[in-house]
Amino acid sequence: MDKKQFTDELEKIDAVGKSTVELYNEISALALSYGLSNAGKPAEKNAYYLSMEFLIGRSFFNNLMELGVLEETRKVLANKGIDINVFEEIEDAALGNGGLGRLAACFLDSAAGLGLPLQGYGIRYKYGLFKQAIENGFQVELPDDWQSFGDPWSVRKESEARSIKFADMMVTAVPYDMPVFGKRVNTLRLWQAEGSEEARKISEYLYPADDTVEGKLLRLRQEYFFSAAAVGELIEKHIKKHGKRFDNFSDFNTIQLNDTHPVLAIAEFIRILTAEYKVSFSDALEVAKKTFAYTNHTVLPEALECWNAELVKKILPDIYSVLIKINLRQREELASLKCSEEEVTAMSSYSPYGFSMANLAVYVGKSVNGVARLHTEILKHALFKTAYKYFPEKFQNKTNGITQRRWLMLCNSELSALLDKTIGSGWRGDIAELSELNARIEDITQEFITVKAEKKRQLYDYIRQHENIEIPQEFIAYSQVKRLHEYKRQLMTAFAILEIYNGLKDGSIKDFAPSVFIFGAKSAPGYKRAKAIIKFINEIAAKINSDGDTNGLLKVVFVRNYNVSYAEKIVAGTDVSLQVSTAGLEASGTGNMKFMMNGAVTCGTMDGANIEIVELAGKENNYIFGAEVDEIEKLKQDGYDPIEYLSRHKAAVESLIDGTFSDGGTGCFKELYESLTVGASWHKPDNYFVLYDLQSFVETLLKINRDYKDKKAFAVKQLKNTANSAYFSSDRTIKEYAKEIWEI
Ligand code: 26Q
Repeated sequence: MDKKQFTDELEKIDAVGKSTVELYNEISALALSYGLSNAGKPAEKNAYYLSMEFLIGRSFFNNLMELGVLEETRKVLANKGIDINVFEEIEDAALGNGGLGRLAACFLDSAAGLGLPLQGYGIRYKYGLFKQAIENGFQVELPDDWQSFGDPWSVRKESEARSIKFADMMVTAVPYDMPVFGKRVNTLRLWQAEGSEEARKISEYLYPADDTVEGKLLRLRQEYFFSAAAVGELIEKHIKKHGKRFDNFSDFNTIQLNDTHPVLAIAEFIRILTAEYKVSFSDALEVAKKTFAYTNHTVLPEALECWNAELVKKILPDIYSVLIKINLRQREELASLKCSEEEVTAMSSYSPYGFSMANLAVYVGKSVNGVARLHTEILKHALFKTAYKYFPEKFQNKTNGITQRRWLMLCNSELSALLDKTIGSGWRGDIAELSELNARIEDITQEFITVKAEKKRQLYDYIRQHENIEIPQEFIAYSQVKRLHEYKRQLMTAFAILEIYNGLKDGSIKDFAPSVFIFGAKSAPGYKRAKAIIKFINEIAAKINSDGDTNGLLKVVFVRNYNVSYAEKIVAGTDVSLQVSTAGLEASGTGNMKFMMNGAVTCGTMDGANIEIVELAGKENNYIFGAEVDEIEKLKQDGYDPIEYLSRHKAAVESLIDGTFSDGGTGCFKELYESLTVGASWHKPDNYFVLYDLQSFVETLLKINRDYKDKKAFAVKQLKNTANSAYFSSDRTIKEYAKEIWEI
């Protein structure tokens, strides 16, 4: 099918009497067959991206754009009296929690865009990440039945179903293929669990935690389920093409493990080769060592998966045996390298705590990478320091990126048009050309100010419709949107807002340029303190927004059900991107890059990719504050006592317990307060140094506010960020993976 035929077919679609959902399905199906009809031939060597999460967001607009028919479709529909934006009411699969899942989606987009053969493997959850409602200020979780709109972008491949064996049941894994369009058509293959009621549970829910450990057995089943389906299929395909020899497997296949979640794939791979094809254990291990590579996305100890050995033995006895064998071999190898007892313990894939998926991945992986420069340094010198001592050649950095197709071209057509006008449209094909903007910034500040104002108008309009909060046009937008987690320190922002509010009330803050703080965040359902922070922010918002003394100057919005589509609006309409994690804890961040590309300044700590962002866009064009990693380390060593800092911020912090706000009688505010003053669970008091960094944060927010008054100078800073954001395109990241790890 060519473009003309596509448009002809599109014109023939009779829209009369059809619902939006029906039309959406019909047009998508047509576009799908158009896209698939132009799929090229399979590549010799493929890279496979195994991930528990793919946070795709809306496919409709993105796919039409990638297929080069978005504008035609818009026109044809307009002629039929339909505004293409009605399809914004269709929700897409949110098969991921946050950064790691969205990164997977950006990577697939970039690989297809660059014409590189990267295929995704994951789980087709029936319910994606919960929908968030806010009731009385509290988060309430509702199921996300995304398939209720239909799933026109997937093709079920019944004939390629596979059986996955657990000790207590057999499960059928049925693949659904989603095409990824670009210079080539790649595939995201998602497995759906079928069979008994127990079996089907495996692909029912996305595990909505990004830290706490619960529902262990089901999660173990999920991880094995999709990993086994993927490697089983790859081995079978290899045999079909090359016969039963495996020494050349890695010449045709390379498998990237997205965090520890798919690491059981290594054990399954060795199990199949040894048990089913009688390859020796040593040979199978050697092939695995050339095939798998591991990406780490977090240094938080509670998120590093460690499987209880008894649990594995019970439901996956063969995998248990393989894991034990791998560990024995690892210990032999380490002994021959003369590692000390302590060093062996540090690196061992099996210990009294269970099977460490991270240590297994580091041992077998041909490469281990972090996702920003600082993060990789932390892997080398802290988390995996022993492994780094013995196997330094394995360690690599791959600073994350984001796809400019969704995060600039699609979500900000206005800025994209200004770029076209200023530097030509070459940047659309080669993002590196964006740097040409550096020479033209002074010429276009006024136009940029107009674009930003328009994007802000659109955002505030949307917020008015969805949150019922009115924000005047001229308000500066400070945004913090990301998963709710203590280390990301949304609580610190809440305190900072209170300090500003108090300063406005008592007159100590003068000439404040009107500002809105926009939050968007979901908390893991079982993460009590994170949920308390959401309630706290909502209490603050209610109070501040209804205070006639100050609400011409300061507003707070907590947007409901923050998701990819909301993000597209927020990143384009924001002036100041808040990236304030405790130094050393945010592996990279990718929201920071989206904001940067859309011309927001970063107000952040020296953490994750913020460091590289300000290095490229200039420290003078961004706002860095707070303790750096070394200082945090020193505080931890010398003993940090938050009480001294507490007294400086008494009013804000004690509002948690002095009756200023209500926690609905749950006691959750008191628990938050105590987490700062006496510590909570295994945490020390103020484990994330909220009070330590609060003062400099408030000062920085106020400095930004003053600087903003010079509109032109501020626009220059913002444009400097856009102009230097090409490095944070996932096209660049994917090229690095392709060259330095995958060799495709
Ligand atoms: C682990 C054990 C048990 C249950 C769940 C988990 C679990 C689930 C999800 C652990 C981690 C995650 C997700 C982590 C994540 O999203 N990390 C983010 O990855 C981004 C992409 O690299 C980075 O930019 C972020 O800095 C990082 O937080």
